[in-house]
Amino acid sequence: MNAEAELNAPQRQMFEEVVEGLRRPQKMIPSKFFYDERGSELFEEITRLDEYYPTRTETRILEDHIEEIAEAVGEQSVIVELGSGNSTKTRLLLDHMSDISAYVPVEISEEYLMKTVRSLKDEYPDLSIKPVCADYTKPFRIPPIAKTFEYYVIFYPGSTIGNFRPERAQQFLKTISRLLVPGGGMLIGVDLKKGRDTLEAAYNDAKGVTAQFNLNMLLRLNRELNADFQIDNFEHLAFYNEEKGRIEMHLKSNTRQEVHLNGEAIHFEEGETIHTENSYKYSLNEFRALVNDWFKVEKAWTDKDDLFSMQYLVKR
Ligand code: AVJ
Repeated sequence: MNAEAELNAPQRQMFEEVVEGLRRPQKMIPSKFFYDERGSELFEEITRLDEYYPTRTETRILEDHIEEIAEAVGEQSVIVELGSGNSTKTRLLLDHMSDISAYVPVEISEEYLMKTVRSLKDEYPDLSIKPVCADYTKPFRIPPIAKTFEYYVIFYPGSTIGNFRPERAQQFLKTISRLLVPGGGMLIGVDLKKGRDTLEAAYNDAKGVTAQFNLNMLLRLNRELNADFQIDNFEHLAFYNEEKGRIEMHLKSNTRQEVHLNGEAIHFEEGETIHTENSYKYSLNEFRALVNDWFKVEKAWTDKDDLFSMQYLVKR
């Protein structure tokens, strides 16, 4: 079924973005399209893999330094979480802060957002929760908070900032800093530079879950954009690009072929790739320089092997 079909408005939007990316000399698909229902499930599975150190290490850093972290965040603050994804980390923070003025989860998926709110309401009956359904990479508003508070603290765990190119990360930090008054803060998880073997293993797990996660993007395009990708004709590829300081994920065409998306033909040479994700890694110094125009790094906590960092930034 590669004749044209009617796409609805969000599908149309996605179609335009995907086809534009596939027409570039280096084909690409934005990594935000990984996260359909199956993609989100597979990512959850990734976070539990032996090789995937970031999630486990970040949680461990939070646990090991929770008193100091809670103190840096400060009571009577409003915690604004970007992408209310992994509530394990949120709970850790909330459990150690008894006088938070409000918790504001910002999440693009309404369904996911409401699920988070429902479960947190039961567990934290005294906490004021003010959900915002929005794409946090675009400007958004924080709803009025009834209780008095000192300042907003942005909570951005998971090293999701690594998905942005450095210039885009800086733009994003600038947008976020506009929400804050001087003295307001940001608690952010940042993956660190380390040996190639550890990095590459984290994105090439033995069970092949990351490969499934990457290939799932094509299944999604088949289903939602009336495409005809033959999954067996593509392979998962992930490697550390040392010069750029990032893990790159690609889908490699293992044959010369033509694929159609709602009737649009896209040609692949054998060995040609679709770039699907960047995951930048920073040294503590590089990250300090990255944020320096808008934020001062007040404190950075790391694990004993210096795999990952949790950083408290204060708006200048
Ligand atoms: C969610 C962007 C932090 O870059 O490590 C995991 C996504 N991709 N395995 C990362 C991901 C492949 C993850 N982030």
